Amino acid sequence: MEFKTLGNAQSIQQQSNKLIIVTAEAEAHVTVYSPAVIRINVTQPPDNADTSFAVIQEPDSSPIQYTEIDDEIIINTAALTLRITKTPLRFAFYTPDGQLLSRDDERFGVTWQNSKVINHRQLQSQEKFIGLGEKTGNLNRRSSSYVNWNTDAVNYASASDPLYESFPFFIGIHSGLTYGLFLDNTHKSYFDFGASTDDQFMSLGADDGDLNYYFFGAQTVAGIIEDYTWLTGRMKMPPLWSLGYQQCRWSYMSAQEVLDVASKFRELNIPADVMYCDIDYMEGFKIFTWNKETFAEPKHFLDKLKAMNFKLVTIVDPGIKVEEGYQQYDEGVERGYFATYPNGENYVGEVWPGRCHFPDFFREDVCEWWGAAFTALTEPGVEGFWNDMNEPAVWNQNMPSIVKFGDKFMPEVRNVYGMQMARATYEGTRKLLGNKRPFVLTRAAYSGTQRYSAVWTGDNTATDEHLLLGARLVNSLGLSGMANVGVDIGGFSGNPTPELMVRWNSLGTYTPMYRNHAIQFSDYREPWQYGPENQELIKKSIEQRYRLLPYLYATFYQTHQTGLPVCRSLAIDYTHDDNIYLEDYQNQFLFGDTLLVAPVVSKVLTAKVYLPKGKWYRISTDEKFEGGREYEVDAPLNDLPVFAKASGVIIMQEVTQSTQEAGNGIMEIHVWNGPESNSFLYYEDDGSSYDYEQGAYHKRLIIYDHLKKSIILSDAEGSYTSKFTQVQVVLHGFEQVAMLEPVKYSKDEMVIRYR
Ligand code: MIG
Repeated sequence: MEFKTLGNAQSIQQQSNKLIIVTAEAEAHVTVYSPAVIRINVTQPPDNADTSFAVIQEPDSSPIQYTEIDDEIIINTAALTLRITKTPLRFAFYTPDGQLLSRDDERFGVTWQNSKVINHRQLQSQEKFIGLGEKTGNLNRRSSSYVNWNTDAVNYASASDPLYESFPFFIGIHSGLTYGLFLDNTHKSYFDFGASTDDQFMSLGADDGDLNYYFFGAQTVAGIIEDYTWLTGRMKMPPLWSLGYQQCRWSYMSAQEVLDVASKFRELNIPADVMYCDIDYMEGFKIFTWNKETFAEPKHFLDKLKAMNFKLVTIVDPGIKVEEGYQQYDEGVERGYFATYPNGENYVGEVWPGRCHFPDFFREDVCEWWGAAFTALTEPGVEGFWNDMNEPAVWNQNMPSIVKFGDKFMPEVRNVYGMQMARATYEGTRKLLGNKRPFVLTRAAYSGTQRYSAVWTGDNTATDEHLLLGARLVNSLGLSGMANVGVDIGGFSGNPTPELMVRWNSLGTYTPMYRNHAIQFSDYREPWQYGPENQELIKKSIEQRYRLLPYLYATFYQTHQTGLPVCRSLAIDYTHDDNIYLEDYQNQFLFGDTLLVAPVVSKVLTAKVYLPKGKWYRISTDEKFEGGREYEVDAPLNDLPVFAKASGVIIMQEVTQSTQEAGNGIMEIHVWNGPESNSFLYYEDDGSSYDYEQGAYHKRLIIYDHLKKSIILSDAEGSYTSKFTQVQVVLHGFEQVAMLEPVKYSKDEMVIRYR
């Protein structure tokens, strides 16, 4: 095995906004993207193409400023100091006032073993690591190691790695400081947070390609996420209907069965917005077809769903069945749209349809062709598109490494295949749906996928352990720029006990995407399958979700604007509080600005929770708690421990059966008594079009002013008229009044006083 080290800086050249440092083995290119974002690309041989699937920003174009003193090159920005040592070439990042954030290990720095490149970095005392997207294990990833290699992780366990998605981005925390690091390399990549190194160093790298990373220097976790999502993009506003309750199953076997389930929701007054068709709606699993017997009249079927205020999401897999006469096969073969072997033959792998070819989503013409084929689904009225098996998965899970996508071999692009399928799906269906927002859901992803799609955490299992793991996965994805996440509520594999189903639904209320899904041949999972009492409890959870939708939608707007996720690991707001990383508390999170959720397993009826500094109220009872300590609280199946922050403001509404119903027009502003003023950014739009990009929204601050004893609604901005006609303030934890009389809702400033 050939071993190389980076060696000494031999020459330094400035090329406009880039500093190029040449060693005997490689070149290091340094560029500044913003004061808090510096890129270092160690490349060997120099890669001039410099393309990225993830990054959507360009570096600052002004000439890079640096000073050379003896053996050092120093780059100062308003937010970071980069000190580069020339012999040997090493990089060290500091705050502007000289506190060390992160640096190369002085001995090993960057090394190569054949094509594999690894960066060894000094571990700091008590350093913690969070993020890395869809990874099992603890919130604090210290002493663990991970591989990024998108995998169909059938039946994954609570320590399995890798899973379906790759987000090679983490945040380091030590000495009251924070930094972030994004390794933008799509090859199989490796992160070792001091797992087996006697605490000497941590490392990151990849099988091949450049040691190409972006360093983030913001001094809050929220600031780092904001910068990372500035660099890699943020989500658009999701269609409002996708935030309602979603009912899925592998599979509802006929249009009639889907309609029956949908009407049962309406009959029982259990709110729901979305039904799914898993793979059995197709003719022989051929993508873009409908089964001629069981889904004989798609338009008719969709019209009936529509009349019940339901939307439909249909699954699509990448594998195109090898079968002459099947349109996608014929066109794809004729035009050379599929992945090939090096001799030009189309690669064949087996999945659901049998022998399949795989579209080359790295080509624009292929993406356009793929996108246009969705007319088979959009014409009858489908608006949601579920991308599965795009790791890409083939039976027996070993696509040969000689498979080529254009001029690239599989190992180089595997981790971005799913992302490109999701992009093609999003862009294609967006064109077909006119001004309507498509909903795209993908299983495989890479950094930046948040621009196109939501994700779910694949094939989890109906166990308590997976309920807790799911909470950590959602939160870790949120730390990594992917905020729109769901887990299969109830657990995909196996059958949940009624208690687990009830408990998991109560958590589903507080996840970005709330979808009930189950494996083939498992027990039916709809809310009415567990007896009348449990049905009532599950219904309560779903109703709570619909009550919270105005708050949730405005929280999604925050994500759209800043990248801050919907479900927020406590590491975002309470970064330097060691307690939140403890095993007992690491699953807790904030849902939006105000609500703290403590996931609880189904087998216990009391729970240990940790409330960070400040004051908190249990939302079900308004009982007050002093933060900064742990509590043992009641956690019966009908009352998941959820706490509101003192001074917190959330917006609720009456329960409707679907997001498409108008509701009673009353905006409820809930406020929990607290010692300081606070505000919430309320946001509303039509929930379905892109008109908000042209100003068709309704946005205002809702301020709790404890000195003036007032709730103030600032002047509303935007041209959209709110659906609310009245506003009612609901006070929690105040001595005097609980619920004020509703008053007329106005877009001009409103001041509502309480005693
Ligand atoms: O080989 O479409 O993760 O949600 O129900 C299994 C059938 C394929 C895997 C997905 C799951 C879906 C299932 N799919």
